[in-house]
Amino acid sequence: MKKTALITGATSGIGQATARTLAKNNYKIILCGRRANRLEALKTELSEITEIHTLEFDVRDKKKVFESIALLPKEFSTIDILINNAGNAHGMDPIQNGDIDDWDAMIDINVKGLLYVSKAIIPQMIARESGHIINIGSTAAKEVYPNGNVYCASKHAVDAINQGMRMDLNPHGIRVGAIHPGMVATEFSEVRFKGDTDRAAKVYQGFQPLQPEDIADIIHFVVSRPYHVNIADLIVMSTAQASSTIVKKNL
Ligand code: NDP
Ligand code: 8X3
Repeated sequence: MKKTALITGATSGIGQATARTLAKNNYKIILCGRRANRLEALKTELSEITEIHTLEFDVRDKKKVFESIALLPKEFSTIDILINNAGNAHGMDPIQNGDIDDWDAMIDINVKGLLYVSKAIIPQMIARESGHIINIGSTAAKEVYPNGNVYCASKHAVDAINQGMRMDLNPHGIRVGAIHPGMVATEFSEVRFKGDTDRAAKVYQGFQPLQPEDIADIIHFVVSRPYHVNIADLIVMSTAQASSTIVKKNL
């Protein structure tokens, strides 16, 4: 039987590429995000090959997250795979210059939003004694870099939540694992630098960064392992990257 995957942050980057890859591999998909036009466009594209449903919500909106998931139509209401991907960095400043609104956004979206979506879905997985949760962390979940302060903190929290979820859901037969990418060429830096596309483009200049499709392939590999195999924690960087601060660039 076809499995159903719910992907947060499916309107761009890693989430969008994952939706395309899973659709091609015969999964039913629930696409989530705030930008309704992008959700609709992706639904139109992928409906040619599989069943697609869209949920438009901001992961910070607790009430809407719970209502949307509770009101899923019957054919999408059994969620086999949850991909907690929605998130972004907002700003890149030394802590003393950090913008409080940026801090709120990162903690509220990357940490609390991930928790709300998970809380809305975990009970049905427990009831069925099955399910697979993939949390998208980052190399920033494993190390801190200058001016990365609160973004790194939010991703370290994702790392801790991933480990805690795996322990707490272990008695219920639910697989939990995280994927921690290094630099991936998506809209991530445009969001971080608030629409400054020149500054964003410079982040990926002089080397071959990961592409969102690279992470999508890995997610597909992870979810298609036999049930007894749980990929618990996976770090992936481009060959040019050795750490958050060491990237071999030819500029
Ligand atoms: P993008 O900016 O391309 O995509 C981010 C996605 O998150 C969008 O679909 C966006 O949808 C969604 N999103 C952001 N804020 C919210 C919100 N408040 N409510 C609901 N959805 C939201 O970036 P990436 O694809 O790169 O990022 C995806 C994940 O990967 C993030 O968790 C990021 O931290 C992580 N990551 C990225 C890396 C990179 O270098 N790119 C490396 C390591 C990890 P919409 O705006 O429509 O709501
Ligand atoms: C995104 C990768 O290096 O910008 O999580 O923190 S990085």
